[in-house]
Amino acid sequence: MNELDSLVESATQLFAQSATPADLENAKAQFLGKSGRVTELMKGMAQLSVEEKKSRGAAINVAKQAIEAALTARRQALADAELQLQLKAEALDVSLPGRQRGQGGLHPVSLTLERIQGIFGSMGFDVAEGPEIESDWFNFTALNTPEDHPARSMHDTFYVEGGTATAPNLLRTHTSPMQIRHAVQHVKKHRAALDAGQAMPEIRVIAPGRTYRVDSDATHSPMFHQCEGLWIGENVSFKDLKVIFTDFCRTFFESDDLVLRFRPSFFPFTEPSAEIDIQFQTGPLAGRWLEVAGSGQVHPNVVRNMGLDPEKYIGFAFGMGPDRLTMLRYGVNDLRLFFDGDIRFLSQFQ
Ligand code: 2NL
Repeated sequence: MNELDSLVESATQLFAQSATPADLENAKAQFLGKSGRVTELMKGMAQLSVEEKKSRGAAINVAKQAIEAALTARRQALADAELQLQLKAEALDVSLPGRQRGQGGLHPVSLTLERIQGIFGSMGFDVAEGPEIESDWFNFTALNTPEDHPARSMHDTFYVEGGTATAPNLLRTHTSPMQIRHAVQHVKKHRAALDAGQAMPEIRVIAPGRTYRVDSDATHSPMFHQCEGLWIGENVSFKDLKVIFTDFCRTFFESDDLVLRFRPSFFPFTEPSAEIDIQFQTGPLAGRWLEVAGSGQVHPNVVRNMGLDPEKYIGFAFGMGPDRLTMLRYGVNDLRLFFDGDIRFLSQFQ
């Protein structure tokens, strides 16, 4: 192999060993650069005769062209490899399944609240709304709860800023204030008819929502839910409460032979008052009396605070705990599970 052939071969080898475009440009400089080996060979022709220059120059040119061809090929190869790498990195497999979005669902207690609203809705009850931060008047005073009642103490009720010493603000301890607000609005709307001695459409409303008390253990949470009901009219009686509530419980628990028991009790806002117990005839809870609600005939003072004459208007009210109803319906034994936010627990209700 002559000197020029081996020069071409060593250039080709060095180009092949260049792994990056920068390496390749350095290798190129060693052969084709200003003081590269091809350039040096050209300079070395100075002393040759014209004839010798002709043949030697042609031979060097052939070698130079071969080196340039090898360089171009290697440049192309490196560019191709780079492109392949990039394509591979950006590869998109359109046949892959899409990313699944977790399917959300309603909280078990929300399911219960919807169920309660559906059942009472079918019996002609409106759904009241109202604030979670209440005035002491709507939460206690209007409900005939005396100034010195223990429920009004800071041990039992969360007080918040914004009220005054004589009219403090608090987190509502039951949903009754929503019903007082609803009743006051209802009476206002029918004031003219009432003043003219005409009949007022009955008040039939339920009040579901969050409530707050200073209490926390396996069966009490500082935030819990309540759903109260109120029916006021001229001829409403305890019999109506029994019919309505029995119907509600049998529908809610999908149990036609469920039995109810009304047990005398006391609440400041009702007189007389009764606890409502239920008894399943079949299933895991059969035979036991389970307390599900408090109830009673609305106290005359409360009727008066709604703007109505207690001699003419009478009604009943009840209050139940949707958290507890949910526990009974699904057989859950710890209330706190509802409020821990553990997806493994909550997803079982979907
Ligand atoms: C309970 C007790 C009860 C009421 C709530 C009520 C509301 C108005 C007027 C009169 Cl606006 N009463 N609510 C009455 C009796 C009992 O709930 O133990 N709930 C879980």
